[in-house]
Amino acid sequence: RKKLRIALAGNPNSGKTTLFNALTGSHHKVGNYPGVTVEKKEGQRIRGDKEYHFIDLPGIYSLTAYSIDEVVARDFLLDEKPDLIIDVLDSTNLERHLYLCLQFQELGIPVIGALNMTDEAEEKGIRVDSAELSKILGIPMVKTVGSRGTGVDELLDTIDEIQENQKPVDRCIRYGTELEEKLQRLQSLINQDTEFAAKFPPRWLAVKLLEKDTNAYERLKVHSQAELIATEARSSINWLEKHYGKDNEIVISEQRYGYIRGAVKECIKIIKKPDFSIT
Ligand code: GDP
Ligand code: K
Ligand code: MG
Repeated sequence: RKKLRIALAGNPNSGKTTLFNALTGSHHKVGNYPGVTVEKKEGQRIRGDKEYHFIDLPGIYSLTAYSIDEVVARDFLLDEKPDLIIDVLDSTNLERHLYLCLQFQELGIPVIGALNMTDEAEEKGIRVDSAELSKILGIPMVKTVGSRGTGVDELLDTIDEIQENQKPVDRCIRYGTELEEKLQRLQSLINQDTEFAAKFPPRWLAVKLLEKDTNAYERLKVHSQAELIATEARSSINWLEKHYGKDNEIVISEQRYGYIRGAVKECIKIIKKPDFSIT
């Protein structure tokens, strides 16, 4: 039987554990991640000739690793390399939740967006055009209501489709001409060490180096041209910070938010409830 490892990830309170329970029923076990007191929940689902192994990752806001939860989630995704990530998104708060989604897309692992809390969104008059959002981001989007188990079969179907197609993952946000030029150069340097590039997603690492992420510099150390790349990254940062007149990590995060704002504008409509009050 083919076994797939699927990580459920996303911001805190988006409904990851609820969806995990709906996906796995009672077939799960709870333990800890090695060395830390962060809870690790794993569970199975069997359908047809496939075995789906789900891991409920701790809720995070970013992959920058400021908190122990972020370290655990980042290390799991980078070192354990699941076959797939289900990014559980709160549909009532998509603008905030999509920020992390863009970072997942850079990991080179297929991502499915679960548009959870669809019931609450509808109650609030928030209409999400999931097909359009899926087109813009380049990843499948499935509407779910975790607390009712709605969308669970569609999620499994979507996992199957991705596995059958096996298309390479290449849809990531573009950060604008100047940043892209530096990123491309770093990526091609990283790719020269093929063994390294197979272990660490080059796009993700290039972005993190320009974000001055210390863990990324740490991971770079096993690259055969680590020093050259680190020097190149630092001089790129200097150039970019002069060019933009602000910290590079801020430039990058502003690019992400700009991109999301554009996507949200295209895909979300707020339907105002009729106002029956007498004026
Ligand atoms: P986590 O922090 O991402 O694991 O979120 P939880 O699974 O603990 O869910 C947070 C809260 O949202 C809980 O009270 C859930 O019952 C609730 N919840 C989860 N999914 C849904 C949903 O689709 N609709 C609604 N209305 N509530 C949900
Ligand atoms: K809630
Ligand atoms: Mg949880």
